Amino acid sequence: MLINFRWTVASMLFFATGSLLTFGIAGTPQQLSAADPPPNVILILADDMALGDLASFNGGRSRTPNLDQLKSESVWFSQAYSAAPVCAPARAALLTGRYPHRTGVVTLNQLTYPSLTRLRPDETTIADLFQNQGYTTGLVGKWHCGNGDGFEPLDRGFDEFEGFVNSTDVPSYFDYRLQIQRQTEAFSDRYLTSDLSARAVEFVRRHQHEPFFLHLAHYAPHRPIAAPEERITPYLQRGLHRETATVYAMIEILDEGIGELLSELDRLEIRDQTIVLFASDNGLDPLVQRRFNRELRGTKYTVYEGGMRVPFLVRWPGTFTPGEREHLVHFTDVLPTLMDLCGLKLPPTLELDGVSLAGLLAGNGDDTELPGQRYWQWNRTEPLYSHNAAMRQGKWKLVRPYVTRGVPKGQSKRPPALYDLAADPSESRDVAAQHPERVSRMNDSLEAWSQSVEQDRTRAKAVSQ
Ligand SMILES: [Ca+2]
Repeated sequence: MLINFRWTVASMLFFATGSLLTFGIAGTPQQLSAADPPPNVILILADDMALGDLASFNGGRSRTPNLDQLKSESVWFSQAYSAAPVCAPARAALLTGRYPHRTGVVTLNQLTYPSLTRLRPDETTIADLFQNQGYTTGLVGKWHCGNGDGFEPLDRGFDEFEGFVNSTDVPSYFDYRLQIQRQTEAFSDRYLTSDLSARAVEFVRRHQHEPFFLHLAHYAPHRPIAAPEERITPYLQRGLHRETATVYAMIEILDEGIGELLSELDRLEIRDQTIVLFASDNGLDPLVQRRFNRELRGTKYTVYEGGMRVPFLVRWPGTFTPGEREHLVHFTDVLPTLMDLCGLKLPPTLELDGVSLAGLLAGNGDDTELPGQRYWQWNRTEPLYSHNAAMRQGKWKLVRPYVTRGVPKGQSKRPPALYDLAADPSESRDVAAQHPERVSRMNDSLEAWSQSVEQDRTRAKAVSQ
C-alpha cells in the first residue's frame, strides 16, 4: 500500500507538471510526454571484476556472452573509473555522487575499522533520492558501507534488502547467511551468485508495475573464490591455472544471472522503460592468481589503471544509441546521471563531485561538461594522502606511488610520478623529470583536493560510534 501511495504521489506530481524528464546538460532538452512512465533503474555491480574479464576484451579467455551482448546494446565508456581501488569507498561514491573521503568511508573491513567504513548519517544516498520521489528501492547483495543500527541498507534509503552487510556472512559461496529485510537466514543448498540473481529477478517481477530502483550488488568474483567443479573444468582443460579457471567460472555464472535478469525485462515488456547500468567496483585482486587485464598496470588496492578502470555500460533501449564513448567518467557521476535521466530532483544542498552524463549518453554532450580533473586515494587506515593517490587531467596522470596493502608507517617520501596515458596506457614510463612544471601544478592540485576532502571527512556532526 505504501508503495502504491508513493507511486500515486509521484504520478500526481508528474501529471501536474506535464513532463518529468529533462536532460540537464547541453544539447536539446529531451522530455518524456505525460504518457511515459518514469524509467526503472537497475544498477548492477560486480566485485573485483576487471575490464579484461569481459570476453570481448580478452579474446575469449572467459565466457561472458550476456555481458558482451549488453555491451553491444549499451553506451559503454572505455575510460571509466571507479572512485577507489577497494570495495567500500568505491561503493560510497557510487551511492552519494561524492568522493569517498567526504562520506566517511575511506577503507575496507567494516569489522576492524567500523568508524572508517560507515557512510556518515548526514550523507544522502541515491536510494534516499529514489525512495523520496516515488520509487520502490531494493538492494540485492553486498552492502559494505557501514554496519550497526542506523547504518545498514534499510536505514539508508532501501525499502528492501536481501543480502549481506559483512563479508563474514559469506565464508563460502556454497554456505552463507543473508539478511532478508532484518531477518538473518542461512543457506547451504545453493550457490550465492545464482541465488542473488534469482532474488533480483523476483524483485523485478514484484515491482514491475511501479517505478523501481534495484541495486544488484553481486559478490562475484570476489574471494573466497569457488564455483561448481563442472564449471571450472572447461577452463582447466584450456590450461589455465586453477584460481584463474575458478574466477572465470564465477564470472560465467554471474553473466548467466545477468542474462536471466535482462530476459525477464523482455518477458515483462519493460525492457524499453528500464535503464540498466553495469560496472565493477575495482580491478582484479592480486591475492588471487593474476590474470589477463589488457595492458593495464596494477591491481585492486593500487591507484594504477588496473586497480580502478572498470567496465561501465549503460543501456536504455530506444533512447540511447549504443556505442563507445572515450570520455573520462567516474563513479561519482552515477548519482547525478540517474537522477537526471529519471527526471528526479537533487536537493540544492547536495554538494556533488560528479556530473550528469545524460548528454554524453544521448550523444549530444562533450568533454566540456565533465570535471577537468579527477582524484583518488586509498590507504588502509586514516587517510595519508602521500600514499597511493592519483590525479587525472586530460591525458596526464600524476601518481603518488602505492607503498603497501598493509598499515602504512607514516607519510610516504616517494616522489610523484607522471604518466602520459595517451602514449603510455600501461603507466610504464615516468616522465616527471621532463615536465617539472606540470608535476608541480598537478601535485598542488592533488594537495588542495586532499585538504578539501579531509576537511569534509572530519566535519562536525561526526558519526556516532
Ligand atoms: Ca571490490
